[in-house]
Amino acid sequence: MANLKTLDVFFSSQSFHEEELRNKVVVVIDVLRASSTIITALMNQAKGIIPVEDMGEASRISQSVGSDNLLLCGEKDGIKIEGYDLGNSPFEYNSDTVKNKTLILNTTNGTKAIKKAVGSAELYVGSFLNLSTIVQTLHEEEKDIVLVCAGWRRRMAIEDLLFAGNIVHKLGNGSLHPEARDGAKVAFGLYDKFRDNIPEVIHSSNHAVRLKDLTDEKDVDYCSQTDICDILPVLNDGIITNFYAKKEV
Ligand code: 3SL
Repeated sequence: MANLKTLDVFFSSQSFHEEELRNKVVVVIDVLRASSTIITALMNQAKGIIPVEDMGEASRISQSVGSDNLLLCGEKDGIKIEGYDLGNSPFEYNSDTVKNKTLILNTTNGTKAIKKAVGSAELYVGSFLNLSTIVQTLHEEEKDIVLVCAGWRRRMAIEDLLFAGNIVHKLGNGSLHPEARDGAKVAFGLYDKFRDNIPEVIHSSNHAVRLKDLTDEKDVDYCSQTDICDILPVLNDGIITNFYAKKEV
């Protein structure tokens, strides 16, 4: 059983105040698709990802950094923003495109949730793609842990809560951890109900149905995979990098 102090799950990025994350270890979750895209970009050796709140912040940073190795990325309501280099499909973040590049990422819910959590003690980004790496990292923590689901426009998104529940389940070795708070209990119960059908639940989620009108199903198929990599995205000084990336000497 993990050594954590308390374990909670927040259902959307509007469901908490920044102060509630102080000194806590946070995992931001946006299974469809921002977390999965961030993990994929790092898997394909992007140098780092700068999450931003909106288009204004994205253009301010791109002007001040002004480098050839910078890509402007993101979506609004699922659609690539006009003038940006990339949208938010993980398939756009292949190594030919992102290797050694710094990405500015602006998404409807995911990057806003990350920005809201910057005051936490540690901030990781998780999705089913890196489940075991996240669980292993949290197992070592002795602080309060909060799993922040990005959700969709103030609402809960079932795919995010299901992933949070999967983490809660693993941190308690299959039982509810004694320090689980109400949000963690709800996420645990959801995961327990659907654990044999994760891809089906994700495919029938409101967000997946919305995405199917905008893209084909391959993004949802991709984001429904479990443990395809051991990337640990961590935010430091406003930039997300892979904790396990080999340091250049
Ligand atoms: O809201 C977000 O951050 C996105 O991941 C949404 S979408 O999957 O690109 O529609």
